[in-house]
Amino acid sequence: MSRTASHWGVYDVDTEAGRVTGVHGDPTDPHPSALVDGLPELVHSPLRIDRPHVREGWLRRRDREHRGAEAFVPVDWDTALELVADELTRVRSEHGDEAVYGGCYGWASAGRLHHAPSTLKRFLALDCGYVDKVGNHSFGAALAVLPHVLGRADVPNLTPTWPEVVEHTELVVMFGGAHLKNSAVDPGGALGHSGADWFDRAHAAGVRFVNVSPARDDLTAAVDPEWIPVRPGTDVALMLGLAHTLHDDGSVDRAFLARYCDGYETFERALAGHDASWAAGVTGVPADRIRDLARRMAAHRTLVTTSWSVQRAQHGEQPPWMTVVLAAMLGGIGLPGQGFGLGFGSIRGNVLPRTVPVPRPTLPLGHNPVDVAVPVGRFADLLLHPGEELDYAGGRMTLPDVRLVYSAGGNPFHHNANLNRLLTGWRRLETVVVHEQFWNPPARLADIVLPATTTLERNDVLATEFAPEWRAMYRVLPPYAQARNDLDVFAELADRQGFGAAYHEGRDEMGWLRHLYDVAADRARAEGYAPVDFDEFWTTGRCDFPAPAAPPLFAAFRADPEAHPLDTPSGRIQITSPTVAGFRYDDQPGHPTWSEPDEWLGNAAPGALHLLSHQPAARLHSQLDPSSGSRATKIDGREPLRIARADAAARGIADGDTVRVWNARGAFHAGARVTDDLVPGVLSIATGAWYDPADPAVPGTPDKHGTPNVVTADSGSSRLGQAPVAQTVLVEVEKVLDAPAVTAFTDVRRAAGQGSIQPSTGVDCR
Ligand SMILES: Nc1nc2c(c(=O)[nH]1)N[C@H]1C(S)=C(S)[C@@H](COP(=O)(O)OP(=O)(O)OC[C@H]3O[C@@H](n4cnc5c(=O)[nH]c(N)nc54)[C@H](O)[C@@H]3O)O[C@H]1N2
Ligand SMILES: Nc1nc2c(c(=O)[nH]1)N[C@H]1C(S)=C(S)[C@@H](COP(=O)(O)OP(=O)(O)OC[C@H]3O[C@@H](n4cnc5c(=O)[nH]c(N)nc54)[C@H](O)[C@@H]3O)O[C@H]1N2
Ligand SMILES: [Mo]
Repeated sequence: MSRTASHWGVYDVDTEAGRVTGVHGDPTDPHPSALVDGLPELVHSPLRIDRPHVREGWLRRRDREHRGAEAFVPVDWDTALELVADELTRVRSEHGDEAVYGGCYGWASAGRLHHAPSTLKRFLALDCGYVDKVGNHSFGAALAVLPHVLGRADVPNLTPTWPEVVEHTELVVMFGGAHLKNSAVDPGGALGHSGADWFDRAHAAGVRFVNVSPARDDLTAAVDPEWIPVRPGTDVALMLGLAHTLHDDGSVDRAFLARYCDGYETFERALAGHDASWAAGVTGVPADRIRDLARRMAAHRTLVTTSWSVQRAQHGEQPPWMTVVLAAMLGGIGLPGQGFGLGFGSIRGNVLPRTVPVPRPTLPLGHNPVDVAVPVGRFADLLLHPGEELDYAGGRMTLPDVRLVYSAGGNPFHHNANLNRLLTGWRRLETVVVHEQFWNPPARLADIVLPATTTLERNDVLATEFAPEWRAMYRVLPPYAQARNDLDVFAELADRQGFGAAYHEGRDEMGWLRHLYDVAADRARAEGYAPVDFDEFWTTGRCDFPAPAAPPLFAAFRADPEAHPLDTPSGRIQITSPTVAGFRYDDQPGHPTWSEPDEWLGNAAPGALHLLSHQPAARLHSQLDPSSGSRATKIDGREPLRIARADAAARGIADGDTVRVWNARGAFHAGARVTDDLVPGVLSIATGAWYDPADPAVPGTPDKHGTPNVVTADSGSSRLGQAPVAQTVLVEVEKVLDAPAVTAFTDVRRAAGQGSIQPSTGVDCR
């Protein structure tokens, strides 16, 4: 009963007298992630929030302008909950239910019951509703366009699996690669880490890999990949150049297009002029190399993959759409290991042998009476421009007037772009309530902070959409200080608001686990499975389902497109979409095309560079940033920024130097890491260093720690998707000698952000 789980893996925890003494990855995991050490290490950290706190200025005079720069006053739970309940009631009665934002975005923690955003939404729904979010940061642009192209939006399923690739594929062309570190995590819990083994198997089977990316190491050296360095934001131009070559060579699979696709003729006309030479000028890839690649793709059983990062950009709808079109021209869609993959390797689970999904235990969210959801990519606009209209997905919405943000399980100062603009909008808010485990940026920038437990302090059940097994997650520690489960906090708030019974339905933690399990088990039984009962599950710690392999993607459609049409206007793949064309968006025509982004190397001022921000290897987004594993990767406590050797030399920057990165939106400091693995003109930094502005009460002061989102834009991918565009950003960089010290891990409880608790060798909390 010492086993628990996280997004980064299942693991056992040794404890003695209420303290963690050791951590071991699940023995059935071939390569447990080093991240499993992180949370147990931090669970007793002085950065934990020990009791409810209220920001002094808010408490005394409802100040909105000094968030992040003031002391917090510790209060007891009763006082804190009364303040929250009163604020909700006040804001709703003065400004209406559309003044409450509960569309909290965030990965939170593994576990189907204590999923913080779900516990929050269930509460706010019963409390007369909330403004929600729509779309996501991961693959928001793909989510918006693919229903028009493929008639489905289950993006994580839109890739072939590893066994198909090993057995059937000859050539994998990967736009954005498939960095191994990304397969360390799964939303809900990584059940074993086999990514490296699959790459080895594919290599041993003779599969050839091409990494089309600004970064050489986006594909593991273990497969001896060919690297095609490309300018960021130009993948679609390269794909058009490949398509044009296929067309010129007469190697387009016309039979496939005729039988399975709609609207190729329109696209073909638009292809004119977009030949390999044109593509070379845009992408920086020589024309001969483009033609040669196209010919190899036509001659082999080819899989074309595009990572989610490539669509996290302005016009981000285009890369996934053009990936589908290129694969259609090659004719392999519906065959095992051919066609396209969107996000192959962007997370762990979606490339493993795919099985038929089993119903999962799920906390019901209830009905949200407020029917307003704002695209995640436009969060600052929501705060700054109430009443303004926003085009989205063919419709038009009016932004509501939000006065109160309630957030649990996400870090708005991690996931949002253009943080100085967000900070400006944040100051319009009357009240910010946050449940957090640590004194991290979202806690520090809140008014009322309620301390949440971690997975180690509660019982739960792991169930992901990728693996047909449920695992018990056992509580291994008592709650830290006065921390409480999000679910229990909302149950008590619901009591105060007069709908307690509707929220908790008379169940405690184990009652809920049993209930959610039983409901899911009954649904599974109705589908012919035979799950063990809850008591056996809780004793053995697992429930395994037989795993009938799902057929290859689009296999049924390929076998008989009339009997298994796609959910599109033509029932076939829309190379051109009459629906999208009908929206008449100037930033999103009715077929894939390359549009020049506002910021790219092709229009950069002299000295400007393109900044890419990728998922971190040593943490999950901002989670675990204070752990010794994450700190060990830093340079003088700052996030490493990779810079190509020539760019560093031109600026007198040496490896290990402190640098300042800036543009018109903001500035951050980082540690320089000089590399030969990047295209010149490109900088690359991981996301997730805790946002550490010099003065959080003054939007625009530099971040000291290396947070890329102070310089990224939040303009929306297009009017179709309004998705995040984190990869579309130009910056300048210079060496600095006098950067301010990092204070991200300062203990705010001690002196309002003054004294530092940062020990020289990381926090040893075991
Ligand atoms: N520049 C740039 N920005 C990006 C991206 C990028 O590529 N570049 N990627 C984007 C993507 S794909 C994503 S998914 C987002 C991720 O952004 P987020 O999901 O917001 O990032 P996390 O750091 O995982 O935030 C989870 C928060 O929940 C808290 N938490 C964990 N468990 C619990 C719990 O049980 N209860 C409570 N109350 N709190 C809990 C953690 O302490 C943490 O603060 O970032 C996006 N932002
Ligand atoms: N260890 C770890 N793994 C994670 C996460 C984590 O926090 N930690 N987060 C998870 C989450 S929430 C998500 S959504 C996925 C995201 O998965 P992805 O979006 O696929 O991953 P990223 O690391 O953001 O980007 C991968 C690479 O894309 C390249 N790239 C960026 N822009 C371009 C471009 O214009 N063209 C080309 N060709 N390449 C480009 C960059 O060099 C970068 O290294 O990762 C998941 N995996
Ligand atoms: Mo994501």
